[in-house]
Amino acid sequence: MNGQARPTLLDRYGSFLPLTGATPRLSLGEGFTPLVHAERLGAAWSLSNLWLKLEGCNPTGSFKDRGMVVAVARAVEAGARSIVCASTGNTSASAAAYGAMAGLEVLVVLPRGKIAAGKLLQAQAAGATVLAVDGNFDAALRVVRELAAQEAHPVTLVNSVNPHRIAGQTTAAFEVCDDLGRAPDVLAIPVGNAGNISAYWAGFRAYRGAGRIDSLPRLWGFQAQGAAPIVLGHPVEQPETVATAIRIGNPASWATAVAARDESGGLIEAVSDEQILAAYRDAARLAGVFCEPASAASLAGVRALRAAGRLDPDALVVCVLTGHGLKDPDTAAGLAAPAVEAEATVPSVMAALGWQERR
Ligand code: AN7
Repeated sequence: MNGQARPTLLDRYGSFLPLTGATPRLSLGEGFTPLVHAERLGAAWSLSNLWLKLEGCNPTGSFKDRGMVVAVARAVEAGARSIVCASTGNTSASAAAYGAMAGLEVLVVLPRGKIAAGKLLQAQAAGATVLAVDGNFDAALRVVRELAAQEAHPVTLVNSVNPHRIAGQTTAAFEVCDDLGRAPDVLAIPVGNAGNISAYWAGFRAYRGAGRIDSLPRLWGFQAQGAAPIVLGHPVEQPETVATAIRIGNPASWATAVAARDESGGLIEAVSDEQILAAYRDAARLAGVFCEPASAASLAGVRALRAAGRLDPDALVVCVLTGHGLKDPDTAAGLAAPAVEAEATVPSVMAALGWQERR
């Protein structure tokens, strides 16, 4: 099993995690992700203290690895041979990788045709069995819950309804506080199945309980307008959004997300696909950060609330960018300027650029 020369996430935050002496200390190098001050992006949006938590820097390119390492370690400890999840893509990529490391059978149930290309390839490359179903994430989650409850073929469910997933994801809140030396004023985050917002809130509360921080942030969650059940107050039968990661109509962690919102004095609001794609572009072009569309929901929401005068320009704001832009090359291609064609000569390149030769 993999260990690492440097301290791992489980080493660093083990005292806050549900580990026993018998839990294997797995690692693919998850966590320890950058928190960067986005000065140009912040200036463009009139925010002086805008920070980005780059969760795309995790080993499989999303925040899911923080929870998956704990869930898989505990599954191995319990003697599991097989794990299963439903996914909009990132959970399956992470389960496939950690399952491969641990030598487990990995089954992933995915909504057919609605998974970003890179995520599907990650699961396939790691040797997971991919089941594509005609139905959305919510239907797939119903299937895997029942699959994990049957007894003919024992299989451990590693969706975020597995509490070890949420426990592992609390470590991102710890890192934010450790890097800033305090809690932020606002923590903005995309909301899909609503596990991550629940995990951050649990993490901030645990850290304050341990005396590591004095204050708690307001949690601002953002759903895509076509997949905004928490904002609407009822499930959405046919969720639709360009941000396929959060194309979820009936979030499993609905109640804990609402509690996080209310206890923190925060909010959960919707952003349109247009707002998401504009923020996605701005993050790449003004901050140098290529995130996936769902991740940009946090940025889009902060931008909209700042523009509406609902956010102080000097507030310490952390936007969680949950996944890497390379996972979804098709969305990126749709916004890309075409390459400029030229011969492999300096005059040709200069002509293609419209540069004049100096006489
Ligand atoms: C990039 O992979 O639900 O609110 O099955 O991939 O904790 O669900 C992914 C969710 C945000 C939403 N950003 O987090 C899955 C899955 C990205 C994501 C979310 C997801 P939750």
